[in-house]
Parts: sequence; C-alpha cells; structure tokens
Amino acid sequence: MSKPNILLIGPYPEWDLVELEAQYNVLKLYEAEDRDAFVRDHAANIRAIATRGELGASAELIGNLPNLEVVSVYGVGYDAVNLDACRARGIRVTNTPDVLTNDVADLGVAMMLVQSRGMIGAETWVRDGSWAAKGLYPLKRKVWGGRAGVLGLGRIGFEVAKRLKGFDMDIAYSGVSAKDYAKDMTFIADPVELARHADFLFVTLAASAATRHIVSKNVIEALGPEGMLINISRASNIDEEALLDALESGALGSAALDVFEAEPKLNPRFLKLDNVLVQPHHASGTIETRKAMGKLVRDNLAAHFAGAALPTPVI
Ligand code: 8YV
Repeated sequence: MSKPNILLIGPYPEWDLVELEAQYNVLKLYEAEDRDAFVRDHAANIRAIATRGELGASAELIGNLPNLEVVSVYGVGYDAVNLDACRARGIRVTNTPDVLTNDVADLGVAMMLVQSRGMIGAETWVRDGSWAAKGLYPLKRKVWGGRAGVLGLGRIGFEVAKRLKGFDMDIAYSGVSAKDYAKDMTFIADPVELARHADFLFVTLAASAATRHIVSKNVIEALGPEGMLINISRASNIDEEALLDALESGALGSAALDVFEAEPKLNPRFLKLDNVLVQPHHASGTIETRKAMGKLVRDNLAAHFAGAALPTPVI
C-alpha cells in the first residue's frame, strides 16, 4: 500500500522528519517556491496536515484540500487552526498538551527573574568592561515575596503558580471560575482587578477569538509603572499597540515576551526599548520536550490512519 500524503506546513526537527518520512509521503509546503501552485498540484492526494502551534492551518488552505482528514498540531495551542472549517467537514484536529507544560512554565518564571534582576544588562556590564570601569551594576527589583497574578489557571498557569510559591509569592488568578485545586490562591475574576493586585502578571491563557486583547489598555495601566507583564501564551491575548505605548510612556514598568503579533517579525518599537525582554517563541523549546511533542504528533497521525482513538484530540 502506498504511504499516505501529508502536508508539512513548517519545518520539524530532523529527528521527526526522518520518522515521518518512514511512514508518510511528506510534502514540504515551506520549501515550495510557489506555495499556492504546490497546494494545487498535490491537493487531491493530501489526507493530513502536520503543522506547528503558531502556523496552524487556515480556512483557505483547508478549503483547498478536498480529501483532508486530520490536522495534527505540534504544540498545545490550536488557535491558528480554523476549527469551524474542520468541524464543517468532520476533519479531526489534534495537539500536544501536557508534554510541554513544565518547560513553558519554567521559561515564564525564568523570564520574570531575568527581567526583574536585569540579567541581560548585567551580562553586558561584565563583558564590555563596565564592571571594571564603572563599578557596581545598577540595583534592580526583587521578585521573592511579591504579588503575582496568573491570567488563566490551566495546566501551564497552574505550573507557573506552583513555581512562584517557591519564591514565597502571594498568588492570585483569574479565569472563567474559581478552581477547587487552587484554594491557596486568591480568585479575582476581573483581569483589570487582577492586574491592579499584581506586581507580576503572567498571561497563560489558551488563545481564542474570545480572549483576543483580554490584556487591554486598562489591564496594562492597572498593572502600572512598577508592574511587569509576562506573556508565554499568544500575542493575540494582548493589545500589542497599547502595550508598546505603555512601555514607551512608562505607564507599564516592563514586559517579558515570548510571543509577538507578527512573529518572527517584531514591531521595531520593541527593539528600541530596554524595559522589555524579548524571546523567540521558544517556551517549549527543549530537546526533551520537542521530542515528546514530535512523538505525539506522529502517535495521533498513526492512530488516525489505523482507525484507532486519537491520543490527544481537540475535535
Ligand atoms: C510551538 C506553541 O508549537 O505549544 C504551542 O502552542 O506555540 C509552541 O510549542 C513551538 O514553538 C513549535 O513551533
């Protein structure tokens, strides 16, 4: 029997590609010079899409693939996959939850520490001779014992909160409802009130149309000139223009961001600011976790083609 054709939207690590190519005929969209023509030429034979969290699969692409059966996302976030288009045609969608939770939480907490203690500038201070020439590095803000707000206490938010307890922080959270498993944290339903309460506001919400710009100008201003915003979710959860305005004016103290509206391109205003830590969307980017994510992508595809239950279905 010939191998099923799958459309790979963006590159995967070589170790995943080797495994995928053993089972499937992998059509690499990202290598095509003319992507529309590539899709047109292969459309009739494509049964699956393998994609990444931030790349997803648009309604247009799904609409151009008449025999598509399944979309397997390498990532927990599936906001970039048009679920309505999939639902309408009974196309299954899978993601890679759980395996990346701890790494994403680790990076979020690390970003808070790095930014609050000015570690990037401190590194430069040593390397460029400022330490020897000018003496002590400027004093920074403490983290331990501070007040943290977690916007979205799902799997990742919960792991962030767990880590913050180790810094003796007072933790509040916001979400659809108070959680039974968070009795030692304060529930504050309104994101503006949560931000007013917090020194450090973590955005850990699964993104959707409903959460777009949930971190609004009002939330950012409530966090205030001493506050820090940390985003390890999706850029769409934040009003990026309002964030830039607030960082430039000092209405917000600082930010630590792993995700951006137009990533991998950044609004150039970010690069002029020294009160923002910018990271290249790599919260899940460890070898161990990415291997586990790749395996889950393949396990979902294999289950689909074997007619078995999908390990981690979205729909
Ligand atoms: C990316 C992510 O998928 O889990 C998610 O939702 O966005 C990430 O893990 C990863 O960066 C690979 O592109």
